[in-house]
Amino acid sequence: MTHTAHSVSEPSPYGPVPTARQLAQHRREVYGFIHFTTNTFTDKEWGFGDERPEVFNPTDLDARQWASVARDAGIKGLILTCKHHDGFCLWPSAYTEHSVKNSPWKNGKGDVVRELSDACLEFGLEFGVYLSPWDRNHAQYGRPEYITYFHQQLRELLTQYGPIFEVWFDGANGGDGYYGGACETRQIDAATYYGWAEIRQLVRELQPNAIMFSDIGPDIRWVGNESGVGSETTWCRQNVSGKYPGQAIPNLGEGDEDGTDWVPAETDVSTRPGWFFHETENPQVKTVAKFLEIYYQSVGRGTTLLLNLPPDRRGRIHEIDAERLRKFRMVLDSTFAVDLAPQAVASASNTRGGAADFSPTHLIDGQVDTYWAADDDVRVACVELAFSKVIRFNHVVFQEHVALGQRIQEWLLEARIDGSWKRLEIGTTIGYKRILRFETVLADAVRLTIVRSKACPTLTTFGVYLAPVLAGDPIISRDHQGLVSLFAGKDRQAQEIRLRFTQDRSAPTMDSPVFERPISLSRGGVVRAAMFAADNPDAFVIGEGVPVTKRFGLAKTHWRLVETDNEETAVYDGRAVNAIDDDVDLLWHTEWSQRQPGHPHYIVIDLGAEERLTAFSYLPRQDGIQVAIVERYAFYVSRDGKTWGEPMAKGRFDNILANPLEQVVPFATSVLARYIKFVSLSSILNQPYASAAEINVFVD
Ligand code: FUL
Repeated sequence: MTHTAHSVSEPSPYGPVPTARQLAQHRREVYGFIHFTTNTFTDKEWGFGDERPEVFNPTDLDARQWASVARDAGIKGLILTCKHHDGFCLWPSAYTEHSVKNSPWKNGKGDVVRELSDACLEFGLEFGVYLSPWDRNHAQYGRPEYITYFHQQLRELLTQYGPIFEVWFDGANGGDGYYGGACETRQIDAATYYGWAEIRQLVRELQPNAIMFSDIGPDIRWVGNESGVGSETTWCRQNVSGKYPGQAIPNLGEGDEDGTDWVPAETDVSTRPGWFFHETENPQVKTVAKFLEIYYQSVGRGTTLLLNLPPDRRGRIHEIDAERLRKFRMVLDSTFAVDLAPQAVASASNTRGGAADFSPTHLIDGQVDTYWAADDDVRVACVELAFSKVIRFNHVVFQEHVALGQRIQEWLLEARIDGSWKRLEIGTTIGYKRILRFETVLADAVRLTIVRSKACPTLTTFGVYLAPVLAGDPIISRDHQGLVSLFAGKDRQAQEIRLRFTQDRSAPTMDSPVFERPISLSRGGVVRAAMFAADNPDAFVIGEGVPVTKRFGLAKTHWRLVETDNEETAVYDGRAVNAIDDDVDLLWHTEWSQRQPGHPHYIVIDLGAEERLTAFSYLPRQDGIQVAIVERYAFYVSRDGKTWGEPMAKGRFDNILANPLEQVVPFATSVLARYIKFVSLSSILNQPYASAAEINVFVD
């Protein structure tokens, strides 16, 4: 039987498919967040809600600079924290006094939302709004009156600032707050309180093209972490029925393979450890290599990337962040500048109806709307690019024609090297985009075998690239004896680069010492390291001079566990001593038993000698499991291990559920002590358990 092009129809859609607004969102790929509010000036991550509007006083706010930094980083739109959890509004809302109108900035006449939406327009970016449902300032929070207020605010934002591409609804609700002076804890029923159905209707009515984010959509979902990592297997589908924002949903990264709704994942991450600017985090701005890794783990795994650029107290994006982002874009652009695929002949083991409309040439025609597809009954298929000569490449890019649903479940990538096929990689989903990077290969053909597919497979893109080889970041690590070693990032020949370092907090330069042997750092301190090209003047090191910084506390060589109230030893190794063993993978974890009494839990440690302590830190578990992470804590010290007195520090680790970073807590004054006691007062999600990967103390 012969087919003519018009006799062969498109594959029927498989499962849920994206709306036009969702397709547009997939194509944005990278867009940005601007976290800015009173927190920037109070040095917090979550304001309590009692911050006076007077503290909001940027000296040189320049939204055009934010937009220009974003544009140069290849960011397509910016979402502003118009109101974060503290309730302070960056626009002069008619419904509250808690806003820029009572701040000294522009004598109360300013409007950050206006300035940024205008700047976005000028710089060709789209504009979006973050409006926190949780409001720790509002007196009526928790009652129906607040919902009226919340809807009024949303209406202001959606009607007064032009087109909005995304409305971002956060799921956090920590309970306590200022609440108009009540200073209490208010619990809400996250499933019903906000009236999500009505909110969604309002957004659809006022901004029909806007994407709505929440943990579970409706248009885009959270990826489940704030460290910039999409799941290796990423389905754009999710069963959303019965779920609500703020709930602990275990498979947000992966999604539901057979989910009823098209709700792709969005990977949100900050240029810095926190979401808001903190001067002390300047040395910890992510490196170029880290941004690239994030890009490959988010966009490269079929999610969008929402990258946060927090302005500083001037109201400008700090030079360090701006420079790193510019380099990140430079490397990405040079990586994807030349697609080698169009030089090849494309073929497929099966082409839908034999029709030109679905021919494998569409894989390499540079168009996203044309695609290769197989016959309806095909589930296993192979697409191949054959080159007339041997080429060098180290990246490939695939895209499914997701307009008809996500189909591919498993694939195998091979290259023909010296006449025989060698496996490069295997994997699962492709979705909107899948980018693979590997060691440079020399081959004259490359093929993708689709091993399993839920329906006949489709692909719009098969791209092949040779990217400049990139070094990973230098690694700084210290052993239990207090000896610090530096390691070159992977992909680098040791003879090509030198690792230089400093211990005085300055950034390493060409004149800094070269790392040759372990450095003894038993009293702690700050080590900064960067790669530099070795003496060969032709060597090109991407990320040269970009420092990686690590702060160490006192070495724990002579520490001793004195006591704990509770530790798991039966089900797994949760011994308290694991909190001081310098091994991040081993945890102190209290018992799983139902009989476990709950908080407070504690551990007491003997430092082995008296020290003048300035701060402590709590490193929560780093394995991504949201169990037993301490939220409220108290920290005590003692000279004799018997008398403890008032806590040196007591409080809450803000946002630790979503972003489990090392929490460094400085003391108001330094203190002499030999014994320390870390006490957990509560854990995330009201769990009775406590855990710690490591406890540290600092003397510098
Ligand atoms: C979280 C919030 O609690 C953080 O403060 C931040 O805004 C982040 C993007 O979302 O859930």
